Amino acid sequence: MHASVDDQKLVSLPVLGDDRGSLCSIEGEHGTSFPIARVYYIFGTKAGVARGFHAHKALRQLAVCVSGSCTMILDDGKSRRSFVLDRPDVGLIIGPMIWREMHDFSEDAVLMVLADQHYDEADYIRDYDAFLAMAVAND
Ligand code: T46
Repeated sequence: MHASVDDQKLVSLPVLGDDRGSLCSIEGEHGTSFPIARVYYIFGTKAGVARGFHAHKALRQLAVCVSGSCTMILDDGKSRRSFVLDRPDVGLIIGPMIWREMHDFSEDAVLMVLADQHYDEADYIRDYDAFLAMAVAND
């Protein structure tokens, strides 16, 4: 089945606030819709630098910009959607076979990503034409 950018969605993360400030808790399964096997975060991205430019064959992820902001562009091979991530209480769920690019990192941006699998370079599709061929084959 062809993955669609329309199925990639922003989710509100419950904020547990009190008079000291705020706390967000994300649990695997019901918080992410998948078990969490890995957490990584991207910070110190230099001005004007874009990241990503790949898709994953199977990986599911939840991306949260816990500080600052960045723009995530998602592409299913047919259409593209752009999401501004600028809140620590909103995450973007990204499923398999979606090309992603991250742009416009603010100086203070920290993009935290929860993933359902350990790091595996074999799961990456880093060539856009190869991604398009696989997306068409899945149609
Ligand atoms: C994604 C976007 C949102 C590891 O060794 N372990 C890891 O868990 C990760 C994520 C990366 N790496 C190594 C692989 C590269 O040598 O760290 C280096 C930088 O990774 P990459 O160029 O893939 O980073 P981004 O920012 O282009 O993409 C990352 C994730 O890799 C990717 O899964 O969806 O963030």
